[in-house]
Amino acid sequence: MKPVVLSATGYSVPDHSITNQELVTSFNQYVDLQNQKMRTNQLSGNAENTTIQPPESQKTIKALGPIGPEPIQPLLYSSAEFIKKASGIEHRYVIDKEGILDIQHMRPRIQQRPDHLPSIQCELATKAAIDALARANISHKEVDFLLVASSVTERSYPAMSIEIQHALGIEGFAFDMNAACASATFGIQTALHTIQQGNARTVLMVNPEICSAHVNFKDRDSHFIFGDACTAVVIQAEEYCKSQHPFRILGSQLQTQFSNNIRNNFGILTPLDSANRDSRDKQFMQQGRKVFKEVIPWVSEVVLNHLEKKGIDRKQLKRLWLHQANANMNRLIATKILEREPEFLEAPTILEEFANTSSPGSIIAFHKYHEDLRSKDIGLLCAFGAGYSVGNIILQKL
Ligand code: CO8
Repeated sequence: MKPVVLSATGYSVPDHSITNQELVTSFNQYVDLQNQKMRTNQLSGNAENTTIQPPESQKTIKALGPIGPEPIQPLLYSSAEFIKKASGIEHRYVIDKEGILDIQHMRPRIQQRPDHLPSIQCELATKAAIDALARANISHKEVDFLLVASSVTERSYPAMSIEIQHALGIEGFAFDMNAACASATFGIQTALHTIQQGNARTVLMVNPEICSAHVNFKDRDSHFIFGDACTAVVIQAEEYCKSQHPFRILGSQLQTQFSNNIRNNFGILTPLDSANRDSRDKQFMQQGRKVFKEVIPWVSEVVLNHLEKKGIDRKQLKRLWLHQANANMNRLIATKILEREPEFLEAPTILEEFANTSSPGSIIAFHKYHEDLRSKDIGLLCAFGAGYSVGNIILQKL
C-alpha cells in the first residue's frame, strides 16, 4: 500500500469569545427573570396559565414557599466553578457573542447571507485551509479532493465542500460527510483510502462547526459546552509531501453504535411541523452523565483492540490527541489506555480555550501539540461522540 501522510493542519475561530463568567452572569440573570415571572404569576393566581415552564433538565433546590396550589419549581443558577470542574472548559469562541448573552434572545444573531457571498462555514473553512496549505508548503493547485467532514452543515446543497472548493480555486472533486464529533477521523480514513486507491494525491479536509447555533443557552446542563471553530488537514501520498512535520498514517479504525443519548431531531423537516418548530429537541440534547459512563469504556476498548491488531504496544504511544468534550473523560480514557495517569503532554487538552468544538477538537489538540515529537514517535488521534461514533488514526512522525 502507498504510504500516506498527514502533512499539516490549520485552524480558524470566529472573532467573538465568551468566558464562563460572562456566560454564567447572563444565564443567572435569565434565571432571576424567569423565577420572578413565575412568582408573579403564582401570586396573581395565574400559575396554571403561565407559559413559562422550567426546562425538564432543571431540578428544584427548594420551593419558593406555600404561595399557590402547586409548589413553584424555580430555575437554578449556573456556576463558572462547576463548569470548570465538571468539564475543564473556561472559554469558547462563538460567531455572535451579543445575541447569546442577551437574556431576551439567548442565541447567536446571524443573518442569512445573499447567494453571491461566502457562507459562514465557507468563510471559517477558507481561513483554516489557507493556514494548513501554508504549513504543508503546497498550493491549492496541488489539491485534488476537498472534503468537508463535520457535525452540521449550514446548507445541504450545493454542498458546502463544493462552495469551499470554489472559494479556494481547487480543481477535482468535493463532497460533505458527517460522523458528528468523530467526523475528522472518519474524514482522514476517507482521504487515506481515496489516496491509496489512486483517486487523489493530495486531500484537503476541513471541519467547520457552528455549534453555538444548536445550543440551548437556557439549559443549565448544556449551555456551557460548545464553541465554534474550524480545522483543516492536508493528507497526501508521502511522495508529494513537503511539510516540516509530517506523520505517516499507520492505521485507521472506525466504529459506530446506535444511541439516543446525544440527539437533535427533525433537521431539514423542522419547517413542516409548524406546531413544534421551536421545541427543545430541535437543538442539541444529551444525557451527559450516561454519555460519560458509556463512552469511556467503549472508546478505550476500541483503541486497545486497534493497537493490538496493528501490533503496537500501548507503551509505544507518546501522545493521545483525544476528542475534546470533557477533560475528566479524557483523563479517564487516557488512564485506561496507558494504564496510568497521563502527564499533560501525553493527552493534552484544549478545552480551556476552545470548549467542545465537535469535529475540530482532536485536530486542534494535534495542531497545538505535535511539533515536539521526534522521528518514529507514535501518537493516536481519537475522536468520539454522537451516534455513538469513534474513529482512531495511528500516526508516526517521519
Ligand atoms: N452549574 C451548576 N451546577 C450544575 C450545572 C451548571 N451549569 N449543570 C448541572 N449542574 C449540577 C446538576 O444539577 C447536578 O446536581 P446534583 O448533584 O444536585 O444532582 C450536578 O451539577 C452534577 O451534574 P451532572 O452529573 O450532570 O454533571 P457531570 O459531572 O456529569 O458533568 C457534563 C456534566 C459536563 C455534561 C458531563 O456529563 C459530560 O461532559 N459528559 C460527556 C458528554 C459528552 O461527551 N458529550 C458529547 C457531546 S459532543 C457530540 O457528540 C457532538 C454532537 C454534535 C454537536 C453539534 C453541535 C451542537
